[in-house]
Amino acid sequence: MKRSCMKMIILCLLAALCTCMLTACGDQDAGTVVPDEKKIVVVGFSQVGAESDWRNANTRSMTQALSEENGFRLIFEDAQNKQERQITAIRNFIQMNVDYIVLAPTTETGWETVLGEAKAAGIPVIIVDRLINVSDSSLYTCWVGSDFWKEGRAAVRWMEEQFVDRPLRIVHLQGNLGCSAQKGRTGALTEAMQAHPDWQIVYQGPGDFLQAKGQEIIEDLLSRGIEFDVIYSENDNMAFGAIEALNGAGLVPGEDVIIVSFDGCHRALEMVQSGAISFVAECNPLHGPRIMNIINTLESGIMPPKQTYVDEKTFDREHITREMLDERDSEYPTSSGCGIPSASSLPLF
Ligand code: GYE
Repeated sequence: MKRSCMKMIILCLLAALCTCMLTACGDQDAGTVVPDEKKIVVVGFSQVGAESDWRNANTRSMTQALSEENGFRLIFEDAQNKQERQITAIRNFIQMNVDYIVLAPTTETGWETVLGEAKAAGIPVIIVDRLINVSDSSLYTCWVGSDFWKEGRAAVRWMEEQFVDRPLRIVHLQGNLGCSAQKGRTGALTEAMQAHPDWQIVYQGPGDFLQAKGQEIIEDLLSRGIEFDVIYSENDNMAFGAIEALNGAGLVPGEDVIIVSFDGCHRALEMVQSGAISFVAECNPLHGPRIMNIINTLESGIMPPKQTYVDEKTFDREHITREMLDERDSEYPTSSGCGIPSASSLPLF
């Protein structure tokens, strides 16, 4: 055989080998790139706002759980504490024909019309955190959140135990009026006032769950010479504001004035340990995985329970330990403040 002929045969063989290898590779690639048949679930989430550490932890929990990796596409709308904005957001979600609507309601009432529209469009609505008050419960699929009355009653019980037969002058910082978190926590205190004629509310008013408003109210009371023994603050952030105001006036929180709070974000629990806050009723914000499970359950054709209350603890100066804080840090993988974990800090709520 001529040399040139040999060369030709070798070249042909090599070409054939390459084609084979490429085809094999192609098949292998085709095997791995075949798109997952699993459907992406589109969720529209209307969030209250960003008023507190609790809220930011809740937003983070939701966005982490309803992620692309977990099979979701989340459309997030911040209502800046306005119900009208939530109504508009829900109408937009209906227009987009999302698979599910999740609503963290700003307030209890006024949902019939827009939820009727979602129902007519066949889109299930899941309520998270606060409750809604609707005459027709078929307007939403299910709800998951906290028992705010129970939290309030736990706080009141602690006050009863601490101040046995002692007259109390109470400042009551309320959340946004009309939401179930405010109504439950306020309701429990109102109930206790009837049982304790020696307790007196020297001030009651909404601080809208905001640190700045908590501070403003306490500064104003102090400047008017109003005296009080206890601040019943319906969330941690208003308690932080109150502490600023007390410190500013040379008073010692935990000694001159006792502070009772709700939520139990990390900063508040540190303050329980240091003594500035005396009692906290926990409110758990980590609803993301719960909502993910609810949606997955519905996707598999099973109806989840209509209402699910989450378990919550209480913390006070006498019983809190470093271990409790550390254990909670690992249970609550959220950050304080803005909801974005800083590189140096442990992940905290
Ligand atoms: O206690 C407060 C937040 O609805 C439980 O809203 C929630 C409350 C929480 O802004 O910090």
